Amino acid sequence: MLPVAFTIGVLLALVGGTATHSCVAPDQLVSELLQRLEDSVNMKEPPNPSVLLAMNLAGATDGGTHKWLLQEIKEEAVKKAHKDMTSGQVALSVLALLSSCQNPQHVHALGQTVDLLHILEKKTEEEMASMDVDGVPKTTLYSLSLDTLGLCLGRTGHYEEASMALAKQVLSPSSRLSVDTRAVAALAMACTYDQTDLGDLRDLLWEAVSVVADGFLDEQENRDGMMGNIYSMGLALQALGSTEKFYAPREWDCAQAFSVVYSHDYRQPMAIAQVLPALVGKSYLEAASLNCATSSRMSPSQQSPKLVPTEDYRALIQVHYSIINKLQGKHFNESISVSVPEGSTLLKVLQEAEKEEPQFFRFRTEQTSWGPMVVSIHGLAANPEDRTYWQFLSGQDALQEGVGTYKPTDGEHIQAVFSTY
Ligand code: B12
Ligand SMILES: *[C@@H]1O[C@H](CO)[C@@H](O)[C@H](O)[C@H]1NC(C)=O
Repeated sequence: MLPVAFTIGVLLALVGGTATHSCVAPDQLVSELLQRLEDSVNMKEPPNPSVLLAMNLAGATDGGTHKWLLQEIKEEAVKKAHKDMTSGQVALSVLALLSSCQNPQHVHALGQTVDLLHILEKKTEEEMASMDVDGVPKTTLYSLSLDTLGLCLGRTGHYEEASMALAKQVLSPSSRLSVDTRAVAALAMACTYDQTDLGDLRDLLWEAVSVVADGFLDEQENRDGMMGNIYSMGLALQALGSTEKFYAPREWDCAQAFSVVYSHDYRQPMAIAQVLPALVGKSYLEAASLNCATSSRMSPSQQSPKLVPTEDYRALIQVHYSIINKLQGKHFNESISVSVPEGSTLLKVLQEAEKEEPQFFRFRTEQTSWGPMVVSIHGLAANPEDRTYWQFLSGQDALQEGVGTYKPTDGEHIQAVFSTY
């Protein structure tokens, strides 16, 4: 084992500079991504616990941004955790606090104290109750996976039951879970596997985690390193990097998977926050076992040159845009063609359509951790209670990005279809 690792390390050092381990990204890339994360932290938007979690896992705990973000997350928890956060949002806050060596049972800010783990227990019970009655959680299996991981790392609540439910979902042939969801479920189940004394549960979890990991390895082999899409890779890498024992003696060609990630220029803070832990050889599983006394990495300095966008002439492109509802209430199918400058985001197309024909193309967005999400078009609103949403397609293919980042090309046909998940 050792000689092999040594050889790869030497090889990498020769070609790639500072990397000493085959599954750790070059320092320069890590610093760049950390810098982007820091730059994303601002006072206008709600604090993002995934960003703090990623900074902590990458060992970048010095500096004002980190301190400020931690304080904001505590304040947000005190103000909103009870009523205005979903279970998954509470879970991410728990992970962020644990990774900052803060006790989530005593979150103190603004003169108040809340027990965030207790709130997470309650919200997870609601998710599980809905699982029992409807067969689906109140929100999503992705969130229930985060909840389970948060409870397991916090060593409280019914994470064993929740893990059992996740395992059954993973093993059920009829449930087609996304790579993203399976990855977080695997992290949660691996945590419970190491915590529980229940022999039968351990067997079940062993099988479920192995199935997820083997499935990822197969997919990577068949798709030249890709698992899910480029934005699933961070979580998939985290899962594979922390579940070796579940797929041994099979080995993971991490270099192949990492090279897929290297070929993409991640810009969105959420995308970076999910991929960065994997790039430094860590996963969310390690959120509660960090040594907060030492910062292993210098916080990036604020000196990267800011690109000033030049307002030069840009050619206009034409984009066809349709909104379709065949699901609920009065059905509709309306189309329009709009002209926008080349390089515009899809959001610009929607705004142009709204400007030209507001009676049809009126829409609303909500700010989320991934950017603006379209929550209503033509007066028809997405509703988590009936699991409806506005899905975006280019031709027949679902978009892999939202309206805030996706840039349509000339002549492209974008459809917004009212759908269920
Ligand atoms: C569950 C989920 C959904 C659910 C959310 C339903 C719900 N009530 O929970 C539904 C099915 C609605 C959904 C829709 C879409 N999603 Co989605 N979704 C996820 C998933 C698996 C988990 C998100 C989550 O629950 N996080 C945990 C909670 C606690 O955090 P949160 O911040 O509160 O989560 C909210 C946001 O994530 C938001 N959201 C979910 N997806 C998206 C996508 C975009 C672009 C935006 C702005 C917001 C957003 O909904 C969540 C619940 O309110 C992630 C996977 C991932 N790797 O993160 C993909 C993910 C975020 N989604 C993605 C995409 C592409 C979409 C769609 C654009 C797909 C499409 N072609 O239409 C649409 C959004 C279109 C629109 N209307 O603007 C991508 C985003 C990639 C990117 N670079 O932007 C991801 C990363 C999946 C992937 N690997 O491709 N999604
Ligand atoms: C919407 O209408 C157009 C014609 O205006 C048609 O070509 C298309 O198939 C319709 N789409 C759906 C989903 O009904």
